[in-house]
Amino acid sequence: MKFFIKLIRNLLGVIIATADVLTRGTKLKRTPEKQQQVNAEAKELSLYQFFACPFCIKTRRAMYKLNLPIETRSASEGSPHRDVLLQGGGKVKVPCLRIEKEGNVEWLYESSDIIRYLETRFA
Ligand SMILES: N[C@@H](CCC(=O)N[C@@H](CS)C(=O)NCC(=O)O)C(=O)O
Repeated sequence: MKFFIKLIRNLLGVIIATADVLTRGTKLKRTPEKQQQVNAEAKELSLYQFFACPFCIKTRRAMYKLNLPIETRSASEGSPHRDVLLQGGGKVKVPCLRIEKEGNVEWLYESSDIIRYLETRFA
């Protein structure tokens, strides 16, 4: 039963992920200089996620629209990033944004908080 629920959940996730890619629309346009600066700042960020998680899809969609080349790291079972997330953030819950600033690392959970953070910083 648990396996069946997981299968349905993943299947739905793949459908949502496909619909997301097909309906994403356009990316935010910046001057080349500004985009270069944003790209440099985005290097300090990484998103721990599952491919088919709806909250992760929502967050990736916001990243796409804001034109942010943030590295995504799979926190699925068996991935080394999962342990890093657990050690650093304290729990395996996705999405989680790893923010590195001046040598300090912050772990931001909750899709709505992550999106708000990205919009405030980059919109
Ligand atoms: N309210 C959270 C919900 C996040 C959530 O429930 N994520 C699930 C995956 S869809 C999770 O990480 N579950 C832990 C696990 O599957 O190990 C958000 O909006 O980010």
